[in-house]
Amino acid sequence: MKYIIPTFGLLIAVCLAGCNTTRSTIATTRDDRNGDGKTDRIWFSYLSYADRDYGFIDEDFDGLFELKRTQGVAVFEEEIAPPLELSEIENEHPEL
Ligand SMILES: [Ca+2]
Repeated sequence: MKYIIPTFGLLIAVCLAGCNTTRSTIATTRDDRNGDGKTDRIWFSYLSYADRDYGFIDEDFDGLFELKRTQGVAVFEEEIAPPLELSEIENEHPEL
């Protein structure tokens, strides 16, 4: 019985360490799908959480990102209005 509380505390500490979602756990992928040298898809992957991956897509290659896609157990897409410039996305993600 005297080991239950320390064991429970250790379990919580391990869970909190595993649940760490600091910026260092985010992998960023930039794609140039049409080969014009400009990023038209940027993807953020949380290394331990597949259900939190999301990205922004410039569907018509005009330099504005008008679609946000979230991918996990299902794929969700939402239109961004007004569309975002890449610099606006980068400002929201200072780790880039
Ligand atoms: Ca491009």
